[in-house]
Amino acid sequence: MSVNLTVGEKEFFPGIGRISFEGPDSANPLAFKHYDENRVIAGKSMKDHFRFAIAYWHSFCGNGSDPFGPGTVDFPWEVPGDPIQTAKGKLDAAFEFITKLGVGFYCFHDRDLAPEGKTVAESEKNLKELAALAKQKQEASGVRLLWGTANVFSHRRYTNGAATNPDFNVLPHVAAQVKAAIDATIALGGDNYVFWGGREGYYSLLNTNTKREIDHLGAFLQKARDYGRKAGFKGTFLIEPKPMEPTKHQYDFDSATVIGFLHKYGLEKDFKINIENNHATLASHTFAHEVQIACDAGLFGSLDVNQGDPHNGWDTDEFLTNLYDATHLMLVLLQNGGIGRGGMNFDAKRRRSSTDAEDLFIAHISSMDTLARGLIIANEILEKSDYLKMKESRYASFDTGDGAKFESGKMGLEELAALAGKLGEPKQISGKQELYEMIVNQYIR
Ligand code: XLS
Ligand code: NI
Ligand code: NI
Repeated sequence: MSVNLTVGEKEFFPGIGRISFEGPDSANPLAFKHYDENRVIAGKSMKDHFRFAIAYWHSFCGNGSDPFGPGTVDFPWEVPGDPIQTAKGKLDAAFEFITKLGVGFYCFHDRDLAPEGKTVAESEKNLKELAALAKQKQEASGVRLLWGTANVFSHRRYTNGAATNPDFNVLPHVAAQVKAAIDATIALGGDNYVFWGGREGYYSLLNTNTKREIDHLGAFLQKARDYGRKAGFKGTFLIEPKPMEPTKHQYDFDSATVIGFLHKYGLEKDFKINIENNHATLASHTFAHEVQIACDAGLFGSLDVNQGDPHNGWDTDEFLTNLYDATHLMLVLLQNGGIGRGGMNFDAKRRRSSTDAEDLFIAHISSMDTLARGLIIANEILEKSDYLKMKESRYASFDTGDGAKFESGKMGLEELAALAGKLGEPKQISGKQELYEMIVNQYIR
């Protein structure tokens, strides 16, 4: 990737150059300690293991406002009263940031990239204009689009749902936004297109017909897929599960729920799953669990890497710094073929009190280093320890004889039951969980 440090007219992050790898002993907060993009682990460069992507919304739209107070940072690209100029400056800033950090991908919602207009047509025109500029930036920098999506959850018209709204008159607006966002994703060569159903759920069963709503969601996604394929989208559609927030009961609860949904509505060939760590936490799962379940179904798509706070029951979207989560995640990914055409999108924001421009760099660097360490550790566990052998041997009784016969579906319940008397009481076998935990800790060094 060529690095153009002053992509636009103006430099928005002055004093910060291309972030480089300085090794584990470096004390420089603006350097990588573990993420060495060209280092090859398990046959692949770190860059290709992760396919890191910058989340446009948190990094360039979120100014730190929360329900208790306004923003805490002023964006230098903000032109008061001129949303298009602001969007153009934001694009310059985003590409300056992405290239300085040395990340290969980014992700956006339609409304992050371009402002909503007064009419549907004006909104579409804005998005087209900004997407054309983004294309130039991509070509100049080599940065690519991991995924695009439509924000069909912020506007008040979506309060009661987007594709699941009980009022049909809302659906055409969802379609207009999704169609335009798919078009922009195609124009920008995006590898994926995401659906996160923030308003696709409900608060009270008293006023909700869940069957009709979920059927509408299935039908809408079929039509979106059909349009995308017709328009030339060759990438993967992704559903991002989340169990709650903003609605109380979200329909795309977790990986398992989405797997069932995709099969029910015949979407499993075109869709996969985009898994977010903080959403896993809210669903009372671990990140690794969600990824494993999606992999098992052949439906693992991509990742939103962030972390929640186990003491808070909402999506705090923190940068991932938990080395255990990173290690467990990388253990699952390495055993299941890796990130594929997905990537690791930082769906994370700086804390409201982190107000220096460099904090945005530090947050990403810290997370990239955490994941790089997770990768190194997980790879060592797999290559040097007995971990894999131990795990496989737990299932060895299914590899031959009656176990293999059962696994291949050739043993009926009667035959299986008859074996109980013949085999007698099975010998007690330890699950050895503490030993597995010990091995993981042994390699965290
Ligand atoms: C919100 C979601 C959202 C999606 C994209 O919780 O994580 O940011 O990733 O719409
Ligand atoms: Ni997300
Ligand atoms: Ni989220």
